[in-house]
Amino acid sequence: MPEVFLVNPPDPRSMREFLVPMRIREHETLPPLGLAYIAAVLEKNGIDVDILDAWTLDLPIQKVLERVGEASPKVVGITCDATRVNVTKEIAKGVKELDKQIKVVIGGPFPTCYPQYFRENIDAVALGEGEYTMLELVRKLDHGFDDVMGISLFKNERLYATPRRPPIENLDELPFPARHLLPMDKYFTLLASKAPVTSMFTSRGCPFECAFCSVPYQWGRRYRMHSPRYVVSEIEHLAENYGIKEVDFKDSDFTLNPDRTDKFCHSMIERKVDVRWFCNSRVTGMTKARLEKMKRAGCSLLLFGVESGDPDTLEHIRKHITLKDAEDAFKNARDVGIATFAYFIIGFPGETKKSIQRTIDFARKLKPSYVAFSLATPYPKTELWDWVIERGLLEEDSINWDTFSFYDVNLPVEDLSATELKKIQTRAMKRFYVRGVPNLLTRGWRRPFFRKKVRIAVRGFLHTIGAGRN
Ligand code: B12
Ligand code: SF4
Repeated sequence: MPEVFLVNPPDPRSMREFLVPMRIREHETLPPLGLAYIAAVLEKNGIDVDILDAWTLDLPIQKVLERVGEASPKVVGITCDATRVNVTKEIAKGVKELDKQIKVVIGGPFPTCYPQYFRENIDAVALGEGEYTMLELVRKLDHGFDDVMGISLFKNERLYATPRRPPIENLDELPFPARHLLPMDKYFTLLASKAPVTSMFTSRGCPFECAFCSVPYQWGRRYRMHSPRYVVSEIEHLAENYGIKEVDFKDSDFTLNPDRTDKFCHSMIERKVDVRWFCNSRVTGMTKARLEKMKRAGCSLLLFGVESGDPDTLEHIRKHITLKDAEDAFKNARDVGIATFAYFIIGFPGETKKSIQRTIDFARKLKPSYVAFSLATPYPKTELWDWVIERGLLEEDSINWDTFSFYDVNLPVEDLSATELKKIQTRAMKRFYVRGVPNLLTRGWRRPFFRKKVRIAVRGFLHTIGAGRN
């Protein structure tokens, strides 16, 4: 019987991707690494723990509760982001109905930024980094945990928070995530060029301040990272134990520290590690020499946050990049043979039809292998959120968090209605999608899960253009 039972909640049924009507997990599902790190630290300290990845296994809430009942743990820990607020609350309620004595602790990006939303059935919200907070909570279970650092809880109807826990200075002290508790054969992403693929998270914190992003609040502004040696050892561990052939680095910016990137690439080449990888990266500093080395070290794809093709918008959202930086990065990556993904966001406050068109034109000019146009979404603890709330553009109490993804219209823009904005997004995506099919096919034909995914995508596409059933 595990003492601690960690849950990655299922996908809210309502949330569907904008381009093809399939749920996110149908084109990408990767390990809940936050829970796996917490489990690893608990195990290292002799605490029995299990993880249920209900998102990947597509389990409904009822099944999750059955599994909690069977496990009969002392603590249930749930991870939560913006779109899974309601599912998290329902699971917490169900757990308390099963047994009031079970403590329910939640954590993750959304509760960290908006703990006041979790008033009932939740004993504590872990703020920010969760490994040591959870460990301390479990150790203090029998004596009361109100003084554990880095938590927030409701007491006598008032929200109360202990001081934030200092960030983990030496990330290498963390054991590898407890992937043995996860369904490792179920993970995939359509962006991988090889299978099996899995994800890693090798740095925390972001020194930037993009107006739409809650990452600096969640992780802090200082960039902390695992050493190149730790990263390469983890990749080798994944290859040996799970036969992993490609790694998706989920860091906000894997290449932010040039010295680490360089040493990591050097080590991958020197140790002849035959595992490919891809990562998020800023467009700045992507010289050909650097990219060539990354390519030799196994880099197959770079995902760049360009955000806008309109210089004024880039300045307003404080992205601190220029269009020239983006053009150079995409050209250099193409020249050395690394595929590219361009992320854009449209519909920021103050944007107009013209500025959005500039973004769409710029996306075309960059000739990326893949592209995504998200809709500006104001997450709590971002400048965008403050802006929107101050102007009364969103009523906090009436937000439908289930649909608070990058694909649902949350904000109107200057000269466009919300519906028009959504139409522009879909049209822009469709054009790229049609153009991108050959790309997807060339990258994907060898992958075992690819045929199944192509079927889903074609069905979805037919539906999108109005030719399908459903
Ligand atoms: C990987 C990722 C995904 C993967 C998820 C894979 C998975 N199983 O985790 C995919 C691609 C599916 C995804 C989808 C989406 N994502 Co996402 N994603 C990320 C990303 C890049 C990394 C997350 C990660 O792996 N972190 C690594 C681990 C170690 O950290 P962690 O999970 O946060 O856990 C730590 C703490 O939060 C805490 N903790 C977490 N859970 C718990 C639970 C307990 C009990 C405790 C004590 C502590 C605790 O302790 C952990 C260890 O320190 C983050 C950005 C980022 N840099 O954080 C965005 C991010 C989390 N995603 C975000 C969003 C908005 C989405 C989408 C809604 C986007 C969309 N398409 O519309 C969807 C939602 C899908 C859904 N859940 O239904 C936002 C969340 C914003 C918010 N404030 O809620 C983020 C922060 C990106 C951003 N810049 O805004 N995402
Ligand atoms: S979008 Fe990227 S660079 Fe900007 S604040 Fe978020 S994590 Fe940092």
